[in-house]
Amino acid sequence: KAKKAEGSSVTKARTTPKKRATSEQPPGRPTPRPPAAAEPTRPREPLPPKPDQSGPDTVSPTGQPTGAPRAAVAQGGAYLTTAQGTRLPDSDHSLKAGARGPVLLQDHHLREKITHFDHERIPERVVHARGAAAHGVFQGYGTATKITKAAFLAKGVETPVFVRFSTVLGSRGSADTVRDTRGFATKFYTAEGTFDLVGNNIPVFFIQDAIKFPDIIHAAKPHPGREIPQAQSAHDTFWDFVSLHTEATHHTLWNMSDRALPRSFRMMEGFGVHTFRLVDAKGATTLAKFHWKPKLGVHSLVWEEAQITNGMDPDFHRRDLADAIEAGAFPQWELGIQTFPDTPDQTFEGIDLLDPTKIVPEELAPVQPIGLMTLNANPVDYFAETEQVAFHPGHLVPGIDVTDDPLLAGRLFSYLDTQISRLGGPNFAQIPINRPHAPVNDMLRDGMHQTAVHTGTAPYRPNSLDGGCPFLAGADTAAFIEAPVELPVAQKVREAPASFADHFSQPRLFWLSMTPVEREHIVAAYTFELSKCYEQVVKERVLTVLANIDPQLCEEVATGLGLSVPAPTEPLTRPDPSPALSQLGRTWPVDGRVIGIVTHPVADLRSVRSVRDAVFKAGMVPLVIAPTGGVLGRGKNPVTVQRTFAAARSIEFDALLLAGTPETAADAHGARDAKAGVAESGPDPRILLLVSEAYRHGKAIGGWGDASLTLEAAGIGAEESGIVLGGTAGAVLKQITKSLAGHRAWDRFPATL
Ligand code: HDE
Repeated sequence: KAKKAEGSSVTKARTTPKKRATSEQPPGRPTPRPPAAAEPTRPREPLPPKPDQSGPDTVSPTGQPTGAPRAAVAQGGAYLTTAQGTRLPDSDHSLKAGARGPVLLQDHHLREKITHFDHERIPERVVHARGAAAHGVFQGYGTATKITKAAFLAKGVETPVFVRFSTVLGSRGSADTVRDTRGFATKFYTAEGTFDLVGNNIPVFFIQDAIKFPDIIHAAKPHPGREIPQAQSAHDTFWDFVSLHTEATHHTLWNMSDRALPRSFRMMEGFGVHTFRLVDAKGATTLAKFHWKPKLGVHSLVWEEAQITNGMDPDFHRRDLADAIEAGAFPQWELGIQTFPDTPDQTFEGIDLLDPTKIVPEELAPVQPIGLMTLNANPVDYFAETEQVAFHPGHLVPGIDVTDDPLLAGRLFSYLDTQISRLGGPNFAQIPINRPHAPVNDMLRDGMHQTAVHTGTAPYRPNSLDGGCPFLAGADTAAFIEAPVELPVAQKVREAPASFADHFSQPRLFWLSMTPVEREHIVAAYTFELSKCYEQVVKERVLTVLANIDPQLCEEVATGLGLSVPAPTEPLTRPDPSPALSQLGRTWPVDGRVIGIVTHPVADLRSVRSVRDAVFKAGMVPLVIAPTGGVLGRGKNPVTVQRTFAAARSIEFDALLLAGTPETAADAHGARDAKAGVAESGPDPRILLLVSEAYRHGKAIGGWGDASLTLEAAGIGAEESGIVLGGTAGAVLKQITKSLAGHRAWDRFPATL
């Protein structure tokens, strides 16, 4: 048997390294037999693809090349077969007793096909059901190795990753651009085992204790009777809960800010939220908070834009991510950490690091970059990958450990439990997307959907039948080594520490750190949401909460609701603002931004062509908009139309360019009526709508030649910020690009049109 095992390539590849075997042998134990012969069970390996069914296995669970060709078609073989591989002669007709007779139950193919279809859906995630994902790679900078032994953070180490972005409240088919927190969950397939960083785009959470999670989610989800509203917080039960449970104030304020309306998943920050404990090679510990910083900056939609998008393109974020990756515009984030000494009280500058409703301002603890993530491949099978991926904050590697944040503790229980019900049993780690890239020898056996064929007789420890194998790792390579943290000797209590009672100082810090336009958006968001509530008492209670954040915020929302302004019930604190919390005031790369170029058959097509090329060259995406589809112009360089007037809506474009008409062309066509863009009867109403929405949403608008007539008709002044008229198309684009680097023409808010 031993001889056979030695010859097997699987066993060879998995042979336990010599060093490990000797260094980790517990003292006093007999020397084990050589590992090659002693391996009790074959470590889990992916099963070979089924013949003629080269599905996910050919593309690798993590998008890495497996050597097998990427499947271009759904079919894995020439012949249609049953699930048992039997070739089929007909898949279009049920077996019947005569052409007009009854269908026969003996039709195995019918029953197999329909039964499989009946079970195609699995339970959607109870939260974060709506998501989109991508494969990528993470490269460590080596800057964290002083404080953590996590091998994937060492300089230059490349680790495959899979990232799933999500909304929280909506069901699987809900729209992308709702006002909500976004999930930002990353699976690092490290050589030391899988590490999941299961974070959000908001650095704090609604609750401080996991036991409140069902309460906040029941309050935020649709009302149980009619199951409405879908994917919204604008309803009584949500505001009822968050106004009573004031530890939710900070997260709720972030939700009412522009952060809850990302322009793109590619333009969102990510936060690990909890404080983690990093452990170095010598066992020394440091507390840390994880941050993802997007290379493209942090940008948001405006509320009206988000609402229109929900109807026009409910897949807006999903499409944006997939298109960018397909086009080679790979989104990137730097992973960073804020670090804090691991002191017994686990506070930093008076901030309780175990309280997930608190941030540590970046001005007090700068975010230090430790690696770069690049998303470079789209999933090929949404269900197999994005739907079946299973994250868990307890998936940790050596060098990264959890703290006693009570919210995190509950999560450590919840995620494993939910995967069992969602993925149908305890073997979900065998699903391709969830398979670790490190060798697995877990001695777990059986269970629903067991796909491994284990060998050996001793999947237990201690054993003598398998020579005492498998071995246990020493402190140098093992995870789950508890740092020797002193625990207070205490009675069992159901209570929170006194520091958790501060619910308003940090919301106030956030409010004071916002620019005027960001505050304006927050006021509008609260006013909108509370206007959707029916219960007067709920609105009034929310106003009392707002009074404890800031009098201006409270007053403006109260005015909008037509209610009186309550007095604060808590003293107002005076925190120093944290400029890092604001999304404004900096400039960012414009890569991947979408520029709509509005044109018409008699426009100056030469300038359209050249500006389109220039947009491309600048790394942005030009989309030509014309009255009808097809190709404009003749000759060497025709212009292909990507959007018709009927289908173009402002939400798709970060900026607009309006092509002018050369005088000669206008003359040649007799009159301005010939131009579909601007006729004597006025501009096409669809273009007028496009332009005025773009204006209201603070987007840059440029034009040359007689394009000014369209702006004039829309009531937009040429002198306004972000409006660029005249000159050549190239010069206009230059100015527009500059404006786009700041994301929007912020001083156009509040929009008057
Ligand atoms: Fe989650 N959360 N959560 N959560 N969460 C889930 O796990 C839960 C919390 C987060 O793309 C569920 O597989 C509890 C904080 C993300 O697949 C579930 C508590 C943060 C995702 C669950 C929290 C998150 C989830 C649902 C309070 C940010 C989507 C399906 C104690 C740090 C991951 C699933 C994906 C998903 C439970 C709080 C982030 C039910 C009990 C705080 C990004 O297990």
